[in-house]
Amino acid sequence: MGFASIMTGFNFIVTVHRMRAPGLGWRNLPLFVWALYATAIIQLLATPVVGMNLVLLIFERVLDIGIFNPAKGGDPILFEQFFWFYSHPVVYIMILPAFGVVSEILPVFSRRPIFGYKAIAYSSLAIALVSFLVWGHHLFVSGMSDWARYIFSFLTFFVAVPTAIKIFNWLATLWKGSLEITAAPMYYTLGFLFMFTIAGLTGLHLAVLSTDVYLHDTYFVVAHFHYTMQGGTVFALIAGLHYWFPKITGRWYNKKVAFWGWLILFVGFNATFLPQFLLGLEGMPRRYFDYLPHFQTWHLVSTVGSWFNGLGYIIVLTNLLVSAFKGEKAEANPYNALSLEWQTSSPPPTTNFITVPHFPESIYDYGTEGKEEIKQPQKEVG
Ligand SMILES: [Cu+2]
Repeated sequence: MGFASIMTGFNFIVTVHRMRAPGLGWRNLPLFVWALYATAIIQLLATPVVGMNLVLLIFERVLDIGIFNPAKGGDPILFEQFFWFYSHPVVYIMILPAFGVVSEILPVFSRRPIFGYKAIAYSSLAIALVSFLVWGHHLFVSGMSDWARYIFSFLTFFVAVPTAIKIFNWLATLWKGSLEITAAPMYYTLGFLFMFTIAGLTGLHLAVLSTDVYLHDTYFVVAHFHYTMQGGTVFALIAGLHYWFPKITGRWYNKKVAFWGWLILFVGFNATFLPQFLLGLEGMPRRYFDYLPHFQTWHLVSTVGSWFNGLGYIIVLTNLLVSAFKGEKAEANPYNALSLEWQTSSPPPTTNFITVPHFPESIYDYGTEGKEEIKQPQKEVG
């Protein structure tokens, strides 16, 4: 699996460098591709470490060499160090493509050019770079020198900079746009923005050394992680599935069912994980099936919430699955979008395009010709 992941990353990097369509340079590369490019760099550089870790584990078990097992003279913390050197960056392997999806959807449904193209593109690379410098924040209570803890805590804050750059650029894209919030990709994306912001802000409490020592291994961490991975990655993934569904299948999903699925998923997710922040703050440890009676109420809310969370997924996935075969026929470019995939038929032919297409100068120039469309009404002066 490690080799598969490394080879995929390698393949994507070479593809981006060597197989671009005519007219497509680094300056007009789609932001989704920028995000995948940054992801591929992490896959290529971080995955060998976990592969090496597992090879060492095999050596220890098979050849009986003491590496991690203290009974054989090994060090278990070494396993944790190697594991997190890979597993912190891997969180960005999961979230960076989601950032790319959001950057593609927002301009289309705001009818506005993406704000800060370069800032969004380069911040993906910055996140990939910083991701290698912060793994120590998982080991604050594993027996580390104070100086190492200060440095890892300090470096962790740097993750917030490129991430906040993205959030502010997305908000600026929405600003004064003519938002189509009734479209499924858009309300999923807005849900993503809401929940991922909660994920980012609660991440700060875990980066601060003093609060992390208290919150470590509590439900606060569980809630923070799920806001990142489910509220962030999964919501953007479902947004992308709805956005490209007509392109992939040539059919429409049922729009009413899509909305109800979103609502149940959104309410269910927040009901499941918002209480876990409170449980964690009160000291509920993770990975325990039993707990003190005063945790009961929030556990109950969280459990009932998880049923709705699951129900939401069943509705969303059933809708997409059934619609792939029975949905209404979709046009080639139903959103009037400028990016290249919408210029071919839905679904595309096997080779995507009949002839090699020329890539447009910019795929984010929405509303620049029909500016009057989005102009705010003039206020009477005096
Ligand atoms: Cu981490």
